[in-house]
Amino acid sequence: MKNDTSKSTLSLFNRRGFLKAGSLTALTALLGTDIVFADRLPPNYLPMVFDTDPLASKNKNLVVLNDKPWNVETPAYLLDDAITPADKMFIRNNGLIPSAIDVAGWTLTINGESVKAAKTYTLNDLKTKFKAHTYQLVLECGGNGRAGYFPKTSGNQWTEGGVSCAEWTGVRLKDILADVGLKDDAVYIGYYGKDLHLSQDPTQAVISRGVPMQKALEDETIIAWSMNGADIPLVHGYPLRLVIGGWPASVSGKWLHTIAIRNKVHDGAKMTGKSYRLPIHPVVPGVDPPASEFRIIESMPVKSLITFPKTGLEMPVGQSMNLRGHAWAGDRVVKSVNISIDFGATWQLADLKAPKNRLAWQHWTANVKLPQQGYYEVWARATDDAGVSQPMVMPQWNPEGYCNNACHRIAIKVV
Ligand SMILES: Nc1nc2c(c(=O)[nH]1)N[C@H]1C(S)=C(S)[C@@H](COP(=O)(O)O)O[C@H]1N2
Ligand SMILES: [Mo]
Repeated sequence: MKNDTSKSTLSLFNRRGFLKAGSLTALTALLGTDIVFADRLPPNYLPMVFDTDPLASKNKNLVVLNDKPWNVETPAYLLDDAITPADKMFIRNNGLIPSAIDVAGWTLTINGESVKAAKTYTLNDLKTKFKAHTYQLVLECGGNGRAGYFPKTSGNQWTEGGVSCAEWTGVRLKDILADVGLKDDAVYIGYYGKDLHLSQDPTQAVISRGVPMQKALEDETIIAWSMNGADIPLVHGYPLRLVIGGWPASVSGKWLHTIAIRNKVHDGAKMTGKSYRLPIHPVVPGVDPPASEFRIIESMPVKSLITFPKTGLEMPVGQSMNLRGHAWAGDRVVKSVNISIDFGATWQLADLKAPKNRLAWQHWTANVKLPQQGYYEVWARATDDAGVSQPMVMPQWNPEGYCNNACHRIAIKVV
C-alpha cells in the first residue's frame, strides 16, 4: 500500500520540493492576494501564514508539550465537561497539519488487497448514501500518563490530559465496507491521512495505523465529518476522520482520505517496530527487549480522572467536599469507582453513571469528609466489568511508556 500513500498524499510540493502550480493557486486563493516572490520560495518551504496555529481557538490553560509537531494536553480540571468541547480537546499530531484543504474535492477511497474493487466516495456520497450515527467516544493517546514512568521513557511527557470524549457523527465503516464488497481474506484495515511529514517530504508517510476487521466492523467505528454538532476542527481532522473508541487514539486517523483493507496486519507508518506496542512478557524497568517480543496495543486499560475540584484546593475545616470525574475502560464497561482520602488504605464507593453509549466515558460523583486540618490526597480508582482495577502506583513499566493507568490523585489542604 506504500505506493498508494505516496501518490495520494502528494499535496503541496512537487518532486523537487517546489510548490506545485495547483497548490500555489489554492494558497493564493486562500490568502486573497498574490505571493509576490513565489518563484523564489526555497524548496519545501511552506509560507508561514499557512502554518496553522491550532492553539488560537483553544483554552489558554492547555499545556504545550511540543510544537513541532503539536502535542498539547488538557489539565484534568479542564476535562470536567460531560462531553469534551473542541477548545479543551488535547492535540496529538505526528506531522504537520495539512494546509489548503479542498473540501469540495475531498474523497474517501477504500482500496487494498482485500477489496473486490476499489471505490471512491465524495463527502456528499457519504452523507447521503448511508445512515448517519452519533456516538460519544473516548479517544486516549497510547502515551497518556507517560510522564509517570520511571525510569523515564522517551516521547511526549503526557501527564493525564491526553484523553477526550466528544460526540462524533458520521457513517459506520461497516456500512461502507458492505457497499464496497470485501474478499474473504480481509484481516485488517489501515488508514491514510493528508498530513505532511515533519520533513515536508510528501513521499514520507506520517502515520498510517489500523485495527483488525472485528474492531473495524463494530457499530461504533465511524467515518465522521462532525464533532459536537459542528464541522470537525482542522487540528482534529477536518473534514473527515476515522473514529474508533476504546483503543489507542492513534488508530483514529485524522484528515482521512483512504482506508486500505489488508490481507495481513497493516504495516503502515507507526504500525511496525515498537510503536504502540507493549512487551509480551513483563520486563524489569529499564530493560528493552527486541521488537519481536512486543505486541500491538488493542483495548486501552481501565482508567479514571478527578475533574473537580482542581488539585491544590484549600478548603475550610468542617465542610464535606463534592468530587466528580469520568471513568472509562477501553472496550469494557466500568463497574465501579472508589475514592480514597488516606493513600489507598480505605475506599468509599462513588456514584457511577452508565455510559451514554458503548465506548463513551462514564461520569462519577462522590462526597467525602476530610476529618481535620492538614494535607490530604484524594485518589480515584476505577474497576472494569472483568474485575480489573487501576493500579495505585506505576503499572508495568514498558520501554515506550504506554498505557500508564495509575490512579489519578489530587492534593487538598484543609485550613
Ligand atoms: N492523520 C493523522 N491522524 C492521527 C494522528 C496524526 O498525527 N495524523 N495522530 C494520532 C494520535 S497518536 C492520536 S493520540 C490522536 C489525537 O487526536 P486529537 O489530536 O484529535 O486529540 O490522533 C491520531 N490520528
Ligand atoms: Mo497518540
